[in-house]
Amino acid sequence: MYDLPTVRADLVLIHAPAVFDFRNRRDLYFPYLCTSGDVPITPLYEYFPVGFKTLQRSLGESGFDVRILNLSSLLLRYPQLDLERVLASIETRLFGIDLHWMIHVQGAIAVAETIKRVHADTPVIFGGISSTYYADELVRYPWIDMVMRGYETHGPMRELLGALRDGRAPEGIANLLWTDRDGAVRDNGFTHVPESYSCGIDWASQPQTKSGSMPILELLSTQNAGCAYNCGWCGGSRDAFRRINPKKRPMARKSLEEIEHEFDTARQIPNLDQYHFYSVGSYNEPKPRMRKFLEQVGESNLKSISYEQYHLTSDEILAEMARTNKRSIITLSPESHDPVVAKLSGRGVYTNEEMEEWLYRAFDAGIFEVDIWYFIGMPQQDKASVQGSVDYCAHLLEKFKGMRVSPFLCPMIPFLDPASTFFEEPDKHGYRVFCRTVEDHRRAMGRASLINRINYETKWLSRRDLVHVGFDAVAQLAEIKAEVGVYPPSLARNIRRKVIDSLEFLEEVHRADCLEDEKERARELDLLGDEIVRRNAEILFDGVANQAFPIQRGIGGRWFDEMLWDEDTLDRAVAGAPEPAPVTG
Ligand code: B12
Repeated sequence: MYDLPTVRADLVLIHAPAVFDFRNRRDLYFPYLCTSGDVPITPLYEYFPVGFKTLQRSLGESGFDVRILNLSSLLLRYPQLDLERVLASIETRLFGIDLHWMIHVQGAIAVAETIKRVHADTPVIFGGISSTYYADELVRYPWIDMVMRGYETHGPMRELLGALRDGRAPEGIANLLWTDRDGAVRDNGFTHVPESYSCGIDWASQPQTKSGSMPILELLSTQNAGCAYNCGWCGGSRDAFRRINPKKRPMARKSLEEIEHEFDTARQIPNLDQYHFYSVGSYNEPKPRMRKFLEQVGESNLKSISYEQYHLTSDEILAEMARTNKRSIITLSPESHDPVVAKLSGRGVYTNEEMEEWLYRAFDAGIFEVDIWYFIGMPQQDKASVQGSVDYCAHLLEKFKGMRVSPFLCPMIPFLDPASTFFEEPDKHGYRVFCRTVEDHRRAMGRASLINRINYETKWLSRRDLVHVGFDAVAQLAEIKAEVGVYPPSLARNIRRKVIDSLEFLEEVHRADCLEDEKERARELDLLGDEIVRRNAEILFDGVANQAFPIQRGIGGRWFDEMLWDEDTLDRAVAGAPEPAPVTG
């Protein structure tokens, strides 16, 4: 095998696959739809935090060389690569790993452990939302030297890289929790909690790919950290933000100049007119800032843009959205058709009737599409209530036929967000939480059965229901979409077939995974091993699809598919590489 050329940097930021080592793993089954299908990812969860891009820019401007390695994407595209050899080709002062989304807990810790095998003396730092929440526990793992807490880490990271360059101990650097030479945990305090989110993304260069068919060309940005709203299931809600960060005001905004920088750099992308822009969290933007944002949209030749909205968008903003891009898409998340469930989910600020009237206004104003998301796993939501949401979706599709109203259903799996109100006070809201600590979650993510990976259930839906009822609801909705002519019938049939098939097989895996006796469990799982490997290969390596675009698309070229080396170099490296050995446990 050809060795990869050495990459030298001050900081290498690594995005770990949710589960490591997923390749040829015989004891872990990834059923179809196990990511819920809201965004185009595999069960490795390839998005890295956009903060990687801002850290790269801001630290780069201070003279530090920061590189990004999306290990999820790299190992999906090049499963023959040996991680230790990949890591041996990197020389850096510091490895940074995101544990932003809790879903990455098993993979992030396993990658840290592997780094330490290859580079025993290079420090490893964790950061992101979940790292901040669980910093005290994380820093006690022998492979994690430091945790950088906070929603805004540019300044402290600059100081840390400076200290490492000068050979100083990281004394006094805000937000840092670290282990000193004697193995004692040192807490520098969590005091850097600024009002503004200091840095915008540099979009000018995008990962290039030869992977071919239907590349996913998308930019994604959020104009703020934190949230103005307080949905009980959400680990980024107002109260969750306050639990995680020592800050009363649960919001930090990017300045308008930084947002402008994002658009300026995006405009340098030569084929920007083929890119979709996903504006997450635009519901948190007050009107004057939203207007400025829309001005920028108007000056950019984006193919399309979607806005998440909490309330029904005002007529004035609807008109601006439509004027500034002719394919403006609005995403609403009423979470349930049932007003009681919707309210308990933190929504319910408009009725179904109000939404339907508004839909006419939105299309009259020139909005291109409205996506409407319903959640599964909410308080007081039982099977009948989920069915009610499916039926309401059917009603919407019938009533707004030909008008690009797209309802979706999303089972909330595998995790209820740590730090969310329902996670913190489960009994009060009808929830039961199976995992509390990092270690509980890490073990859960290593379970063969998706049902055993789920960290919660509700009084109304068990873990098994969340999967079965949830997947069936998605399949039903696909069938309804076929009936009204939104999907080709073959697509809906295919979704139903995959759901039935993966649920049947999941039951076999689940039975084996629930065996008390460890040896017996291992033996039974091993009997299913070949079939698990075959099925997982389809889910992992055949490209990505999501509910909004349920057709497999190639991996590579998404803004987060940064693989550290170019594809020609990687192709040469894997030529003649041996097949990876089967892995268990
Ligand atoms: C935008 C967003 C997304 C975007 C992705 C944005 C992105 N790539 O960054 C999309 C829509 C794709 C998304 C997807 C998902 N999301 Co989301 N998302 C959010 C949202 C609205 C904002 C988060 C955010 O980016 N804030 C900005 C700041 C805080 O982060 P940042 O700039 O990226 O990073 C800074 C710091 O965090 C830190 N940092 C981060 N990583 C690291 C690493 C190191 C080493 C260091 C030093 C620092 C550091 O430094 C950065 C610079 O200052 C929050 C809700 C909220 N209000 O917070 C949910 C939220 C983060 N998402 C959540 C979840 C569950 C998901 C999904 C798992 C859902 C799903 N089943 O599909 C997926 C995971 C996708 C994946 N990994 O592939 C949960 C996470 C809860 C938890 N603790 O696990 C949240 C809190 C709420 C929610 N339920 O939506 N999400």
